[in-house]
Amino acid sequence: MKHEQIQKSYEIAKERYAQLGVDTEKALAELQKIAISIHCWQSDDVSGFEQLGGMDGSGIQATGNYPGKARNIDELRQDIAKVLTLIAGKHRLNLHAIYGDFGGKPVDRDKIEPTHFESWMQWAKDNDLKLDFNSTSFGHPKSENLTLASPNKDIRDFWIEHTKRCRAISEAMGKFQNDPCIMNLWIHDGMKDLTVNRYKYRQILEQSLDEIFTIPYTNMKDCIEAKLFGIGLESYTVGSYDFYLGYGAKKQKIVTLDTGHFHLSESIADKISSLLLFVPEIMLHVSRPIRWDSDHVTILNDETADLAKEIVRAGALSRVHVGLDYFDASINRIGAYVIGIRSTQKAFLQGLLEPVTHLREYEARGQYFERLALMEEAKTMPWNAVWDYFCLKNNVAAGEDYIAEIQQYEKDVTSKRS
Ligand code: RNT
Ligand code: ZN
Repeated sequence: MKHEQIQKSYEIAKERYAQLGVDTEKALAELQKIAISIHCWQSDDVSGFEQLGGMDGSGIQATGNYPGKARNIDELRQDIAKVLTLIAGKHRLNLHAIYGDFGGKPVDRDKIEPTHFESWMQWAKDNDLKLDFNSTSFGHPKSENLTLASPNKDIRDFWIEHTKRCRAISEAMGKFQNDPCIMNLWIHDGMKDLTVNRYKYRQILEQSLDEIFTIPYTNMKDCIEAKLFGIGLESYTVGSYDFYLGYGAKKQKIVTLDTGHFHLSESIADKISSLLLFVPEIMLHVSRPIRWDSDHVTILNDETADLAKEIVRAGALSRVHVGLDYFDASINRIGAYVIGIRSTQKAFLQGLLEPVTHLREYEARGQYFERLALMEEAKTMPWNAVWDYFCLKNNVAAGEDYIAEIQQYEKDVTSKRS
C-alpha cells in the first residue's frame, strides 16, 4: 500500500472518529502497549524438541500436514523472527516445557531445569521478546487419563515434580527478563465414559495444586486453565471451569480463559467482568473453535471482537494477558501466526475505537434503540484506516501486503524443509 494513501485515509478517519468523541491517537497509543503472548507451538504442530522418542499424541491433537514445519529450535526461532517482522508492537513468546534446549540428550520431564532454557532466554532478549511458559503433561508415556489427579502416587508425583520444576524455570525466566513470566498449567485429566469418582479426582487435583504452589515466587505468575472435554475424554474433565474458577478465586491465581474450552454458544466475552471481580488477573488463550475445540487460526470474528471490547470497556487491559492458542497444521504456519496476531490486534483496535462514552450515555438514559444503532454504525466506521496507519507507523506491511512476504519466505525457507 502507498504511504501517502494510508496517511490521507488516516486523517479522514481521525476526523470522523473525533465527531463521535473518539481519540484515534489515544487508541493507537494503547494498542501499541498490548503485548501478545505468541504460542510457540503453532510452528511445529505441538511436537516439541524432546529426545524421548517422540510425542505419543495423547491429550492434544493437531490436524493437517502442510509442508515446512519447524524441525528444530533453530528453525522455530527463524520462523518466529520472520513473524516478528510482519507484526507491529512488542510481544512475548509462550514456550512449552517440551521446547527446551536439551542438547540432543533425553531429559525426562521430571528432570528439566532452568539451564535447558538459558539459550531461549538469551535469544528472547536479543529479539526483544519476553517469555511465558507452560508445563507439558500431554504426549508422554506417563500421560495417562489422569496425571496430577491420578490416584497412583508414582504417576502423580512425577507430574507434581515436573510442574514444580516448570515454576522454577518460569521464575528464572522472569528474573532474567525483569518482567514476570506467566506460567500456564493445563492438564488433560479426564475420563472417556461415565465416571463415579468425580469428587475424589478433583480432591486429588486440589491437593496436587496446593503442593505445586507451595513455593512463593516473585518473578513468575501462575495461571490455571480449564477445559470442557478432550478427545477420548468426553464424559468428565477433572479441571473443569467450575473447578478452576473456584480454585483461582480461593487461592488468588490467574484464571486462563481459552476461547475453545466452552460450549460453543457460550460467550467468553461475558466472563471477563465476572472473573475480574474475583481473581487477580486473567490470561487469554485466543483461539477459534469450529464445532469443537478445533484450534483453528484466530480471526476477526464477532467472538474475538466482543472479547476485546469487553476488556477495554472494563478498563482491564493491565489485568488481562493476551495469549494465543491454536495450531493449524493444514496451512502455511507463518501465515497462521501472522493472521492470528494481526486479527487479535485488530479486535483490540476496534475495542479502543468504540464510541463508548456516547453508548453509555444512551444506556444510562434507557435509549436502547440509539445504543444499538450506534453500535451498528461503529462496526463500519473506518477503523481499517487507523489499522493501516498503525502498521505504517510501526514500519510493517499494511493491508494485504504481508501475504507476498510470507509467500517469499515459503519459497526461500520453509518449502526447502523436508
Ligand atoms: C489444550 C489447552 C492448552 C494447549 C497448549 C498447548 O486444550 O488449550 O492450552 O493448547 O498448552
Ligand atoms: Zn489453551
